[in-house]
Amino acid sequence: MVKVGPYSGRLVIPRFAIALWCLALLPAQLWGAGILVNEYYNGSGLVSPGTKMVADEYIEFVIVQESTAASLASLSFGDSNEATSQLQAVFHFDQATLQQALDNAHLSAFLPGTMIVVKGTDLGPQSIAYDPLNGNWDIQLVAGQGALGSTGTKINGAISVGNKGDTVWVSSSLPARNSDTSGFISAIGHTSTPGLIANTVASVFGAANILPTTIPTGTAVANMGDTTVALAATTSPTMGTSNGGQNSLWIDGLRSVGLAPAPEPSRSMLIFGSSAAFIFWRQRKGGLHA
Ligand SMILES: [Ca+2]
Ligand SMILES: [Ca+2]
Repeated sequence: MVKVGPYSGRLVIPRFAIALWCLALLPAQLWGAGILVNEYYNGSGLVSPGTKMVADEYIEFVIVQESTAASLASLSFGDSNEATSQLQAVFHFDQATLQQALDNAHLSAFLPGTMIVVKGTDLGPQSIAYDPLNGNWDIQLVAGQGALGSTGTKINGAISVGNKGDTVWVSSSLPARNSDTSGFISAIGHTSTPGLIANTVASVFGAANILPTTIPTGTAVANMGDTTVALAATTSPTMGTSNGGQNSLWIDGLRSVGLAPAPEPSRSMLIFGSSAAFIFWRQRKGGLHA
C-alpha cells in the first residue's frame, strides 16, 4: 500500500489505501444494513398455518442507517425458545417486497428512522405504502408474505414470544446452528432465568438488553431509550411507531438527518458520522461477537 514515488522520491500513500484503511475500521456487520430491534409483543394466539409466527404477535425494527432492499434481505432475524437457551425461529425479509416498498416511495434505500414490523396474520394486512417524504415511515410485513421462514437452516421453528423468556435478534449471517450468535448485530430479550442466548446477548450488547423478568401475554417489551437500550414491559404496545420518551426523540432525530437536504459530500459525512457513533456505541458495549 505504501510506495516511494518514482520521480519525486517522496513517500506516497495512495488515496485508495487510506480509504481502504478507513473502511477496514468498519465492522463487517455495518456493511450491509443498520437495523436494531425496537419492540416485540407477546400475544396469546396460535401459529397460523404457513406463517410460522403466532397470529397476534409482532416484532418491530428501526433502521439506523440507509439500507437497500438487498442488504436487508441478506439479514436473518428471529427469536429464541422460552428458556432462552437456543435459537428458535430464523426468518428473512423478502427482497421483492422490500423493493416494492422502495419503489412506492421512489427511493433507492430505506431512510434512517424507518420502522419495519413483522406481524402475525391477526394484526391486519401487509402494508408497504412506504412514503417517508410525506410522513409515512413504517412498513408492516405479514409473516409468511413479506417475511419468510429461512428453510436453509436446520433451525425451523415459529416465532412465538414466551411468557417466561425470549430474545429477539437480527444477524448479519444465517445462524449455522441453534447456538450460533456470531453474526448478531442487535438483540433484546426478557427472562428471569437467562439461558445461553440471553446470557450471550447481555455480555455482547450489555445487561440492559435483557429485561430481568417474566411477562404475561398482552405485554410488549419496548426500548424506551436509543442506542443505549432501556427496556420496559408495557401493556400499551406501539406497533409501527416509536415507543415514546427518549426512543421517540432519538427516532425523530434519525428522520431529520435522513431528510436533510444536504449536498452529497455533506450527506456522506453525516452517514459516516452516524456510523462512527454506532461503532463507538458497539465498542462501548464490549465487542461485536459472542
Ligand atoms: Ca406468546
Ligand atoms: Ca413501537
